[in-house]
Amino acid sequence: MTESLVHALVEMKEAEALKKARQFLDEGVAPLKILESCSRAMEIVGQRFEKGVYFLPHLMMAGEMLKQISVMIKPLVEEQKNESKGDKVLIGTVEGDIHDIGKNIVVFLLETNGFEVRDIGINQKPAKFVEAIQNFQPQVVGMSGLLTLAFDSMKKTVQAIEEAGLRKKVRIMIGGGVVTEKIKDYTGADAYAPDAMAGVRLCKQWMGGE
Ligand code: B12
Repeated sequence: MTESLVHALVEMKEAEALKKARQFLDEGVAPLKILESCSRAMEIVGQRFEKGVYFLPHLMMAGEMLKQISVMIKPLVEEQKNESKGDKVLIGTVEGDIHDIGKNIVVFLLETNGFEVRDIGINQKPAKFVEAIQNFQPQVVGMSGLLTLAFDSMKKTVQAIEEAGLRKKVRIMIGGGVVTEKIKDYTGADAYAPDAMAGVRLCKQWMGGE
């Protein structure tokens, strides 16, 4: 049903994509379903970029469209937000990487599920994660990264957390694009989540909610 949204996004038809997203939301389609369609569209855009059919401006346009759809969805998520029980998650995109659409979806879903989230943004150095852990005292730290080079940044961040004596105080989950179990092992994180909902489930397990 949301295929027309996927199509409009993939074909870079901005006005149509935004209109469709608005229409589906008004008709009562779940925000999560819209976000899934966006992810599917991004997958295809990424493939076209790899094949040399699309170029950087297309990635930028795709990012822009998704940002605008996220803005549309945000108030609906705010409405559905569950009361926080004091379970805290710190999240950010690691150094060298500025992709944040997926991370923002994770933030949305965590907040809807009653977690208190501090999002430190994109391109964050290991020291920034450490500082934020000290200030915010989360039970879980989430790191996002879509570039291959992000894996080294994740590893360095885990090491920095360890060196600061904080490793035993937090569980670390990673995610984004092609992150796998193997990459989880490489970085020293506790777990990886293939999608945002899996990240929420992990947090629930870790904090005793499930
Ligand atoms: C949009 C986009 C951009 C936009 C980003 C806009 C933004 N604000 O994020 C812009 C134009 C900035 C961009 C730039 C670049 N990009 Co880009 N980009 C993409 C694209 C098309 C979509 C990414 C996306 O948003 N996907 C949708 C979201 C929803 O998916 P997701 O992030 O994976 O998130 C989901 C899960 O993974 C999970 N998740 C995500 N994070 C986390 C974290 C935790 C803790 C958990 C639990 C879960 C979780 O939850 C989400 C929802 O379920 C991808 C292609 C692709 N297939 O992904 C390329 C892609 C990631 N980009 C790529 C490249 C090469 C670049 C550039 C280097 C291009 C260039 N030559 O400059 C730059 C790098 C800039 C930088 N330093 O980071 C490559 C990466 C290749 C690689 N292996 O390194 C890709 C794969 C394209 C390709 N096929 O070649 N890009």
